[in-house]
Amino acid sequence: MKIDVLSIFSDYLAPLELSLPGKARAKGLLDIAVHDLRAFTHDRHRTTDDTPYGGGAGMVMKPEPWGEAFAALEIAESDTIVFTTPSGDRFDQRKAEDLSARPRLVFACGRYEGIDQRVIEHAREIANVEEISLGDYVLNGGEVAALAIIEAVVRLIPGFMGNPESLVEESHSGDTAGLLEYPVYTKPPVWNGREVPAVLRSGDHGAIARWRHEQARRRTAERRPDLLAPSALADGTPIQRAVPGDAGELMTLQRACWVQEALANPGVHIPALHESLDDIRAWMGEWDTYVVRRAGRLVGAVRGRLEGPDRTAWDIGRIMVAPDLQGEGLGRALLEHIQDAAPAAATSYLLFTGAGSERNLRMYKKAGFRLRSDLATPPGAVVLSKPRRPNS
Ligand code: JD8
Repeated sequence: MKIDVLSIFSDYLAPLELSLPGKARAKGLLDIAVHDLRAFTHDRHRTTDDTPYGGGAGMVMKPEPWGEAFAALEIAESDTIVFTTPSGDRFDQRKAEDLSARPRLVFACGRYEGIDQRVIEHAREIANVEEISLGDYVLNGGEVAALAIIEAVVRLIPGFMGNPESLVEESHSGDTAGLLEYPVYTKPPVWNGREVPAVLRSGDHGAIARWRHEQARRRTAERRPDLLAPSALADGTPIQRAVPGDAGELMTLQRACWVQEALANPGVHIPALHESLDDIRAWMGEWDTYVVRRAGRLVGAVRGRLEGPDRTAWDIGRIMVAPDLQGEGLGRALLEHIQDAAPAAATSYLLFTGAGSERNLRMYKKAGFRLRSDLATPPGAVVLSKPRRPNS
């Protein structure tokens, strides 16, 4: 891959000599060059900025030096010019993977109030153009963003990472795509009275993999629920991770839904009807719980968690749909979503319902669940299961 960087502060890019890009160069995988934009000016002051048309504070970068720089760099149509700008597309791992497959990247790092807009329009005529922002905060120029993007891209160049395996297990990519890192430990086994989790020293690689996945999923649920199984109903209504503040409304919806179950299953003990607010808050901490709101009203919910001796059965429960909204497919959508949200460790789905709950049983069987008379069930209830399709 060839990377060029244009900036009036080329020393800002000195870190490219070090660490990753440095090694990639040594391996001949990367040809990287930093160019001082002032080299493409002709006046005594090597001017690259001027006052903004229409007035206002600050200065704007002049178009001419950029035009000459692009010409001098002999940019081809297959090349990509990357403008780092606060008004660009949010940078993420998917974009890093996309850029890492490109033959040549030319980073245009602006300063002042930005670059004359005609430069971007001109660039779109001579090459592919990406306008990328590092994040929703304001920097003084594009160099820092270019550095971060180059590091994220260069390490994905095939043949670069000493052990490509390490790319597989990373946040935001590979098979734990979308999950944050699990906690990591090294020697000593005890430090400051703190022990390394025993499972990591057990040698049981299956258990270690499950523990790490569970840790990654829990951390993601706590810190970045937005990364977890974002999905929506057909009408675009989002299905979101429940938050502690949902507990009260969940209690109300649960009572309403399980009154129906009680009517459909006379004489059957229904735990959901006896749970207190604290009980509900407690299980929200143990189950991945999703809710649907319409016009601010909590109208649907579902939960899931891993169970079974080897924690590979994804136990689905508390599928709730506001009684006045039943029959519109919301239950089916929640059932579909909770299956998609199951972690990689899950190899089957499990759920219970009242033996007399005809409508529920019809929906579950239609979704591929089968009655399991071989499994233990609470009195008056039936259990159904469904194998998980590989890679689903
Ligand atoms: C390029 C000039 C400064 C920005 C007036 C402050 C990226 N995530 C990001 N935040 N900020 C930038 C960025 C800022 C830049 C330039 C990128 C060129 N500035 C300007 C507009 C408000 N000053 C960025 N990527």
